[in-house]
Amino acid sequence: MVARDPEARYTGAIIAAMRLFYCVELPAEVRATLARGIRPLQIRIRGATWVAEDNLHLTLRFLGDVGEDFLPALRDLGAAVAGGIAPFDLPLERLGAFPHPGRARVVWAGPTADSAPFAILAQRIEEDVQALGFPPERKLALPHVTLARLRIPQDLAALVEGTALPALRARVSRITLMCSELRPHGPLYTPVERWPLRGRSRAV
Ligand code: 3AM
Repeated sequence: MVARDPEARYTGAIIAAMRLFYCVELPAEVRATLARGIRPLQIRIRGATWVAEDNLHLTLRFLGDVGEDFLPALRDLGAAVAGGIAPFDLPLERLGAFPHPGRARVVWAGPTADSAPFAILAQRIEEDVQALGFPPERKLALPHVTLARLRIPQDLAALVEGTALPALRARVSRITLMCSELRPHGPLYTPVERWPLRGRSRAV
């Protein structure tokens, strides 16, 4: 027999968790140009999982599974951060690989030079999510659009260094709290909320 707590009551309340991250969504034309630009690589790289064109984005901060009761705080955080940063341009002209092209696990597109506004945006989000109790992110938030993932690392140095991407410039004018549902054929991303960047001058 199961011992029963006479005070216990089934309330039906379930605190559901959502897999969340803050990101910069890319305009459709930037995603389409990137998708076209990587076709030669898709032919030459074997064993990679390519990110669907619709899903191409720049991650600012991955949060992981978060209880829905946290959403109000995460909404406030997004609004507060976006309110203090002005829109900026981010060039995406460089092809790169993590951890490095000679042992590639992730192939990405990103800017050639550091982007101070992107770094400040990511840093403000990092500080604020830590203030909410999230553990610090150990990896530096480098601006990049993940194009492909490789389960087995490959030496792609020649390919990555020898492939030119079409010159692209993404206008970063808002940030998004995104929900990611893991599905067998790839993640399904659904925006939870978007905030326009409303700061007055450049965030530098
Ligand atoms: O846009 P990228 O590919 O850099 O790799 C995941 C993706 O980043 C990352 O969060 C973004 C949206 O899924 N991600 C997934 N799991 C993660 C984890 N456990 C993670 N980042 C850090 N830790």
